[in-house]
Amino acid sequence: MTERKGTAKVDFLKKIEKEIQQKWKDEGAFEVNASDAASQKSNGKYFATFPYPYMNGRLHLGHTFSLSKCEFAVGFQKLKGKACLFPFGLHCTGMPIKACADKLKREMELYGCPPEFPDEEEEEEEDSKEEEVVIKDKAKGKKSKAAAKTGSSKYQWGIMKSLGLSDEEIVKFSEAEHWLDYFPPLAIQDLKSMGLKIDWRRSFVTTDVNPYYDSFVRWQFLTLRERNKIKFGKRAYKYIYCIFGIWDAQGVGPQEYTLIKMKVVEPYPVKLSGLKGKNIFLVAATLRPETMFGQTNCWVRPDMKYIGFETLNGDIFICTQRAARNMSYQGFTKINGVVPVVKELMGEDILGAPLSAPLTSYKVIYTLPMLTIKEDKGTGVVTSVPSDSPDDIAALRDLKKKQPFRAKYGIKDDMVLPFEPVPVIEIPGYGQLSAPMICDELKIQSQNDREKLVEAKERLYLKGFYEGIMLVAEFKGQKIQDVKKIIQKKMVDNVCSGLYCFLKI
Ligand code: A2H
Repeated sequence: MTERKGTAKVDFLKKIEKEIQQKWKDEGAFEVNASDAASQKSNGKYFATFPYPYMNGRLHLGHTFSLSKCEFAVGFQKLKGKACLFPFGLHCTGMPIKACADKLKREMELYGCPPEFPDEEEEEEEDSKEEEVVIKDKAKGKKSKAAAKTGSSKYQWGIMKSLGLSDEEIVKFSEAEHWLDYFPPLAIQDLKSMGLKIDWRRSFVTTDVNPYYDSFVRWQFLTLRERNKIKFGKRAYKYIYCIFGIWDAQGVGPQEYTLIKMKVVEPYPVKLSGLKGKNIFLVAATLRPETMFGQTNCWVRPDMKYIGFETLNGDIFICTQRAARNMSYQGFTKINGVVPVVKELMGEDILGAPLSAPLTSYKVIYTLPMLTIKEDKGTGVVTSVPSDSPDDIAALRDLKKKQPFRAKYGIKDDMVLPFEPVPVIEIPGYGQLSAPMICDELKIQSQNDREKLVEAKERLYLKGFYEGIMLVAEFKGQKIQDVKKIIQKKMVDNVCSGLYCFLKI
């Protein structure tokens, strides 16, 4: 161990730094007026500006680095005798603060206060996907910028905790206004201690808590609209405003799913018999449209609520209420934000329903029970591809192996037993039926082996995307990464699927 050296020199420098900063403050050394620039004493004028930092956290080293450039320039020009103006604003407008506040509120609703979050394994699952997205998008800069502010937690509560806040304090951040009271003074304090040559009389925060700035922004927008330079309308689907929050918060983003339409065919389940004559679809959200050649069945959760709602062209979609509400904001229904509910159901009401699904070689597949379906993911309806999805093969094996399980939900043998995984993709090292193979390798016993299933999915997912080769149709021999989008487009064009964005929280 080396002895810590004495800090007398540093302490001395810090002392004079504080004294000088106090002197600057007392003398108003950086307060500059228009008359100063015009005066005889001035050797011209100089203006520095820094894009106002967003107040959803403390300033970090990145800000310091960028700011140092303004700071040195102003200092240099001042030495040359110029009247230098460096004003400083703090940005609070917009969606991220509101989204973070809403996210916190939602976490407290879901997990209590202080919240108890689900186990680590899910965190890990999500994290590994985030890594993957980064690899795919090459959005390295984005991730590191977000990480600088958010730390590693995916929960807003955890992010606030990493800022050193107590539980009582964190609760207050579920109101967006609190962010405006909390962070700006800390930013000013930090900037002052850095000794920046700022005219603090000219500082302000944005949003309507500042009526002057707010009216200035309003004036800009109204003027642009008057001159026909801007219009009000929906944004492209990727940039959705989601009813559960707003997507561009850190750690919150839209997930694009392919919506697979599985048509209910005769004989209809009793609960749907009133809808005869209508086209009824169970709609499943998938991340893997290229695997649809291997669908063997559809999953619903018996104890979960579903609804049937009428879409734009009169067809009926069955999914969770939450998903329907989201779709109603994405042009799926006649009136934006309104879900015309025609049926309320439990998953068990549609078990055994025969379906016609796109691309698969099985003419009819059946609606079967999966107990691990999450209510707040996708549409609550999952299409089953046991060749490539560990969850699907584990659940299908459960049903095949356990007659009492089938009996409990009134599932007939011929809805399950004849359905075997179909080879769709070859993954080097995992063969043509990667999911069954990895489940055997990890000795996965049932759909409840959650830890092992997470591992299985992780192992297959990236490898499948980068090294998987298609085995079917005109795509035979081609790489997954080259055909994924093409297959998705083909299905969307044939109207047997749609694109659906869903907010991941
Ligand atoms: B995937 P993300 Cl071949 N509950 O589709 C549980 N799982 C759900 C769900 C819900 N409410 N909604 C969708 N899913 C599944 C195909 C597939 C999928 C294959 C391989 C892997 C795979 C066929 N099933 O997903 O967490 C759906 O299953 C591996 C994660 O929202 C959907 O894609 O990103 C995926 O999870 C969406 O997971």
